[in-house]
Amino acid sequence: MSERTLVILKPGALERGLVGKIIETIEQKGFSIAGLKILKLTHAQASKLYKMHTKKPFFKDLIQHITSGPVIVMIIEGFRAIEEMRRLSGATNPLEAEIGSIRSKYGLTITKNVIHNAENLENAKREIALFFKPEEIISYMRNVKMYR
Ligand code: FUP
Repeated sequence: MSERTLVILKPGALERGLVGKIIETIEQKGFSIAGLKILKLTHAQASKLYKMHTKKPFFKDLIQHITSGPVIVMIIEGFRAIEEMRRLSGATNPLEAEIGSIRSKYGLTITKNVIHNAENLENAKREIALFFKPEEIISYMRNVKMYR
């Protein structure tokens, strides 16, 4: 089943020059980029994105980091994109992320874990709508077989 998910390359990824490597991993997995933009998130945008964490003790650090520099927001499309992007990214804490995953390779701390992925279908739709108008989303077929 083809799905769309929202992925954000966090400020640390841009600061440390990891954008190419991370996008390469996503492309090589067979996913398409259906939307892409560079943004500097406002406090209000970041708070909406992470509204489920408003009451958490780490909320302030999370918002501080995600608004500390430019981010790349992308719509990633493909077979089971939501679950597969989460697997490709690895566990939230880079120390616990599966070896080879994006966060295990490039994450520094639980806050500076380089990538965000929508958690489920409902959030993917909500988060895509925060950053993209329908006419900014481009679906196309890549001639890549995704096995699974
Ligand atoms: P994930 O879906 O893997 O990005 O994880 P969460 O939605 O649970 O967390 C979102 C962000 O909050 C993480 F990327 C970093 C931050 N966070 C912490 O700083 N500490 C925690 O214990 C959990 C999350």
